[in-house]
Amino acid sequence: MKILVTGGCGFIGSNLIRHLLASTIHSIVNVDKLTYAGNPNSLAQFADDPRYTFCRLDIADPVAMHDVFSRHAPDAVIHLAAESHVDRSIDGPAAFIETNVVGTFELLTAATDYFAQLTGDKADEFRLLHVSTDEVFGALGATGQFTESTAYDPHSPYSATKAASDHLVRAWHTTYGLPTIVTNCSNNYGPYQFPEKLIPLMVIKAISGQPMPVYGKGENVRDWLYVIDHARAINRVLTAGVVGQTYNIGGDSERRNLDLVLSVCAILDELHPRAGGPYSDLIEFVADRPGHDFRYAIDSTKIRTELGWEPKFDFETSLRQTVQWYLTHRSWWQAILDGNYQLERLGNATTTNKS
Ligand code: NAD
Ligand code: TDX
Repeated sequence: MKILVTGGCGFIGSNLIRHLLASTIHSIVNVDKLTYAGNPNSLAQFADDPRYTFCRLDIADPVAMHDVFSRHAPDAVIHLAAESHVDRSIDGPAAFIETNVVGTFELLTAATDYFAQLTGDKADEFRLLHVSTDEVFGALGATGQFTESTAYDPHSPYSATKAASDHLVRAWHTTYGLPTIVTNCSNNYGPYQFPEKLIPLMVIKAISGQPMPVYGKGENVRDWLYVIDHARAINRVLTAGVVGQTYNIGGDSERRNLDLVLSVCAILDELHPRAGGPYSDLIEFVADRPGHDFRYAIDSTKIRTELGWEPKFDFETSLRQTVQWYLTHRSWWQAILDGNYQLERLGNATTTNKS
């Protein structure tokens, strides 16, 4: 099966491609613009693999997208390319509109034109799987979970653009008959995550002896999903999911941010002891994120009962392995920090930079 993956040089995309290529039935065409978050080093092991093709392009470029479909004739598309960081969407939403909304529109247009000329099994089996987020559902209070029928209520520029893209994908199914499926998942963690995100940021800040910035009081709750469990779920939905449907994917591992950061500190105390006291001494409470969603939690009953998927990675073990990965892959993240980003606070803006 030849799969066109968009955003394959990002965190989830690179882990997904590694997961898919571990099964010999797949070949991958990876379409990625290589924004600040795209990192070919994450897939260096496949540079000479005949099953892997990399195309550096922007999904918002209609000519390039039509060309990639006609040249590679994929059996399926998994769409991950996006601007993905909530804090950056507060500082500069324009790129989120351009990629998440316009880019998804151009991808859908190219995919629909391509699909229209498919026949037989190739047409029957074609799928476009759109990878989205639980943030489209807004924020929960202390109780409850998001289901597939929870009303959309996005709060950040990021989640608003992801919500728009979900609606476009569903509209292209009902209006043009494109065989699409949408997944909405919770916070992923694991290796190869850009260090602006909570877990790698905390590990790197800690071992660099810098303050570890917890927003507000650290009481916000996220539902953590190991990235390989997410890759397994995507593969399952692609092969067994019902066209036109949505599937929620969650890790059943809710943690308050402060408790998660304390767990990271405890793991580091053991694996990489700090002279001068425990890592938790570095925790600093900082100004909250504007519009900070209080709690996310996913009800994944549908994918469990209908498709037989469930998370298989235990949170405590996988968090420990993830911390260990960042300790042993310093050159991977150091190369990022040698560029334009040095772990600075993002998303604290009171005004919007439109560019
Ligand atoms: P990421 O920021 O690590 O990677 C995004 C990738 O998309 C990068 O390789 C980047 O170069 C590429 N890209 C960006 N704009 C592009 C464009 N215009 N054309 C082509 N490529 C472009 O993101 P991630 O964390 O791997 O997330 C992947 C997808 O999963 C996103 O759609 C995101 O909304 C969704 N998601 C992520 C999480 C999470 O916890 N990370 C949770 C739920 C959903
Ligand atoms: O320095 C920090 N301190 C802090 O307290 C950072 C970067 C974050 N936080 C808090 C904010 C959130 O409550 O930690 C939590 C997680 O923050 P992020 O890693 O920025 O993730 P989040 O905003 O929850 O969004 C992530 O999960 C859903 C991904 O970035 C999205 O792409 C995905 O859709």
